Amino acid sequence: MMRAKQILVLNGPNLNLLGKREPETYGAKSFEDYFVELKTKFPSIELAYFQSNLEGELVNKIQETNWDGIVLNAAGYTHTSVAIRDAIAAVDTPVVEVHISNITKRESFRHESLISPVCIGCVFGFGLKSYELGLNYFVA
Ligand code: CA2
Repeated sequence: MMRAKQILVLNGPNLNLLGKREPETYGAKSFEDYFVELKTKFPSIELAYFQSNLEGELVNKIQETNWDGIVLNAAGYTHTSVAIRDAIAAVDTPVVEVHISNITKRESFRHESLISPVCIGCVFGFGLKSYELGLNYFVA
């Protein structure tokens, strides 16, 4: 029997505040609660979750060689981090970039993503559903 794909959902800085602050922009649900739902929606893949506010910890996770794919919301680092971009470019793991909000409708500094060019694809603007749409790439 084929082993289930191991997919990492990786969240960057401040996403630990989901459900606690700014519900008008990011919704009222915590990511931990949403992750329980995600696991029931994707029974055919093995999902892991990691969140960090630290750039280097995100780089370390991306460098791990055990993942068949990563769904990454790099949050604020999306727009600033050469280190995260370099890490994605350096590994063979396919990375799907996701965002809860539509970054192109927001402040101009959010319009540029340093990581989009090294990701397989990008999904943004669908609230937490962006993660599901991103994960679909790995089950299709
Ligand atoms: O829309 C997204 O998913 C973002 O990646 C969220 C980042 C932002 O810097 C990106 O431009 C777009 C911000 C994450 C902050 O998350 C919070 C959640 C709840 C309360 C406060 C912040």
